[in-house]
Amino acid sequence: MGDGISDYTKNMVDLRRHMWMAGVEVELRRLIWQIAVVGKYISAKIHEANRKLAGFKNIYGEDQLSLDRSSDEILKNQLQFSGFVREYASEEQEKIISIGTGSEKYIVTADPLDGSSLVETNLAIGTIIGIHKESVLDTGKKTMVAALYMTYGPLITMVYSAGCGAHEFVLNREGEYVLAQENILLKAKGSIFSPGGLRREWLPDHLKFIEALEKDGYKLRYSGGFVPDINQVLIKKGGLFTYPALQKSPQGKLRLLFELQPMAFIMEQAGGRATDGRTDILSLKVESLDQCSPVYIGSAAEVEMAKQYLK
Ligand code: AFP
Repeated sequence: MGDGISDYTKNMVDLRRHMWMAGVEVELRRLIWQIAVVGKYISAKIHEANRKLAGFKNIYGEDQLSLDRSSDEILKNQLQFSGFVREYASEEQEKIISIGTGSEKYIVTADPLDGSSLVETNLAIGTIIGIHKESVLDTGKKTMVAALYMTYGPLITMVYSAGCGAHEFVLNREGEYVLAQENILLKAKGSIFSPGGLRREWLPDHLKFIEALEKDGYKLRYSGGFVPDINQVLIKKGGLFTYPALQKSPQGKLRLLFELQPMAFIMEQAGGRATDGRTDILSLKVESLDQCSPVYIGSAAEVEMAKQYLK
């Protein structure tokens, strides 16, 4: 017999303990921890927005920033005083911002609130973060050392990788991120697919690829939120997410630096793959903050199959 709460606490692996046990370098684990804390504040903002939908008034009567903007502010402020971040690049900012003294170790990229247009539908949305040691633009080098994302849904979850596997945590009622799954590993082949973009805008090779998945019995799973759609592939241990080149936008819709590379980092750490159809997403050179790329990301069989069709 266990001894109630103390037994529970003893056996619980929270985020900090996990990173420490996994040997994540001290500054990096403190940074990841601080970002995870920001997830709690962002989820509180989302909750506030939902209360407004239910007719509650903003008690202070002040002008409210949009949810994306306020999530960006919260994140930037937290990172500014973290002592670990010298530059901050965000989907909400036009330029990379210097936020430290210049001697800090890390550069952080963020999509502070991806899929914010889904808030009113009560579907899950998320935050995507990349952590780099070197400049993120124009190097053509792999500069990412860690990535994480948080989902704000019925549960608040976070998945991080610091280069040694991908691990999932759930925020519990006590406000702790508790380990849910360690070393998530995708199967070689899944059974779900999540295709973005209008079918009538797809290019012929992409259409043939999707038809082949449909013929093979893959089930459609698309919410319109990149974070929950990727999370579904990861947690179901296989399948594919794609946002392809479209007739009117050959580079697709999703941003390489803020959205695709952090998710590719995590997916590869879980045994999956990510490509633009020819080149690995993590090998693509980022030349501008708003650079987009087509993407095929998920388990190995589907990503390799996509490459064959797009050759
Ligand atoms: P919003 O942030 O404008 O809601 O866009 C969400 C998103 O960037 C990404 O989360 C989705 O995967 C993708 O757009 C969905 O795009 P479609 O609406 O074209 O399917």
